[in-house]
Amino acid sequence: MQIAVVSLFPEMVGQVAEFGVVGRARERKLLAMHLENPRDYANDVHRTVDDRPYGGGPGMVMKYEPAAAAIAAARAELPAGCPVICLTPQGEVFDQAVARRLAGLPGMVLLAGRYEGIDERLISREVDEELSLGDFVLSGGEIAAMAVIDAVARLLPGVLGDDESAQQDSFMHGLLDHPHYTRPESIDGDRVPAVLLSGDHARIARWRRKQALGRSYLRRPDLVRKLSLSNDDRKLLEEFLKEQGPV
Ligand code: 9D3
Repeated sequence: MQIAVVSLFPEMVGQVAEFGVVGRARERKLLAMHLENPRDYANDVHRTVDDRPYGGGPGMVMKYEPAAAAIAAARAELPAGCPVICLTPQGEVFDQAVARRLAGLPGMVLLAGRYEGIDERLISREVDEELSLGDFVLSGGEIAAMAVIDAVARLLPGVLGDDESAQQDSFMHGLLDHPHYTRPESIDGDRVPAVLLSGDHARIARWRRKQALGRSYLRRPDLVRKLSLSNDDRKLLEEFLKEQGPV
């Protein structure tokens, strides 16, 4: 997959492809990154990329021409027909289903805004889709673009090993994860649950499922409501809540 990013801080976005899983994907040519800076397409002496909002008000607006030229350069690096996706608080909320859809594309242009906003004509003329990370305020689209790149790169064929891929398939089947433990067995008397030391893999799987159901029910009831729990799951959740006592 080829990802082009249009940003006033391209060095920031480039960092996501320098480390870890995404770094490995790039090294192995499963992912290529292209960075375009609107400032490189600003033709005035000050290389202006922002201006004051028509109608007045605080803050500045990202100008049309330099960003449009940067998008044109970004498109030219990618296969024809790749969408331009703008990271903006006004977008559809990004989730794993969106990540899966994007992972099926040959490429995409990610547009990260700065300032109070982007000239609306850039969005109407050049942008195919708008994505948000959720209801909190970032200083710009770069961190959101990095989150999208990370989530999408993990889904590209061959990026994760077989074990990790299988895990990813089972995870995000709508529940939060169960608790994890590693050595030592005891931290100031705070012991690893005995079942995990039992070697009884069926019991361990049941315990983990119960924990995942219980934690999801308590912390993210919205996730549990979206699922239709099997009778076994309903029983496990009941057990969890009984063992837990009043919350
Ligand atoms: C209400 C006035 N502004 C807040 C001080 C609005 C505003 C403008 C620009 C809020 C954030 C931004 C910059 N944010 C993004 O570019 C962004 C973002 C975000 O802030 N939250 C969640 N997802 C995203 S994706 C891009």
